[in-house]
Amino acid sequence: MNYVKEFSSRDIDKPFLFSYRRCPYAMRARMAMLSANISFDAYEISLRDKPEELIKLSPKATVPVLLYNNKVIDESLDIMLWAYAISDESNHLIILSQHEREVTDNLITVNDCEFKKQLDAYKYEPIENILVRDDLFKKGLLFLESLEICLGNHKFLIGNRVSFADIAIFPFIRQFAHVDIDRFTNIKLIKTKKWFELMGSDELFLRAMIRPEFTN
Ligand SMILES: N[C@@H](CCC(=O)N[C@@H](CS)C(=O)NCC(=O)O)C(=O)O
Repeated sequence: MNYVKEFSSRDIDKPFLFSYRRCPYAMRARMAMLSANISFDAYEISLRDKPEELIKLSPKATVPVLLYNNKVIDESLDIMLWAYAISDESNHLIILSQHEREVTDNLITVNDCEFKKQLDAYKYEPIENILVRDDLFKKGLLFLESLEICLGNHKFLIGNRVSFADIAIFPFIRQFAHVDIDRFTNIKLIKTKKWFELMGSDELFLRAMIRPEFTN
């Protein structure tokens, strides 16, 4: 992954990603592309001043957006699927059994629909509304409880290696944790906390979080 300063300075032979470092959707796309060993250029957008090229390619103007060979993919999960489809090295999806695939799909659906809403509500609730925040935290915890069950006796959500589900979900759990890291540290979900630490210290995540040398 190489950050470029301008859209025009990208290498047109390489996949190009409009990204935003702290966006969990963009994080999952970068992690998938890195774990699939895809060499790509990335451009850090400003959400407040989106580049015209992004809006032209994808009028809904969310990140991440991938551009490659005149093809535009503007949904993070589709970018992940694309990355694993062209990679021989990290076919995380292909190694899943039917059951594992169902578990993966179900977790991601709950994450992207219900949990994301709860996360935003919790994140944006003013800090002085202690009781409301407590309640929103507890609602979000329900999803983490389902992760705890899923982790069972393995290190990652689906078995003992990082898979599609871990990459798709971890960035959102990270955001949830960082709203109030002390509160998160005190939860009783031991396996989920261990998984959180493993994912957060994994080289894949650290590489995906490298800062662009310049900001826009
Ligand atoms: N469903 C999209 C959601 C992407 C998304 O909502 N990204 C946020 C940033 S985290 C965004 O670009 N929001 C547009 C804005 O804030 O103007 C995906 O999975 O790629």
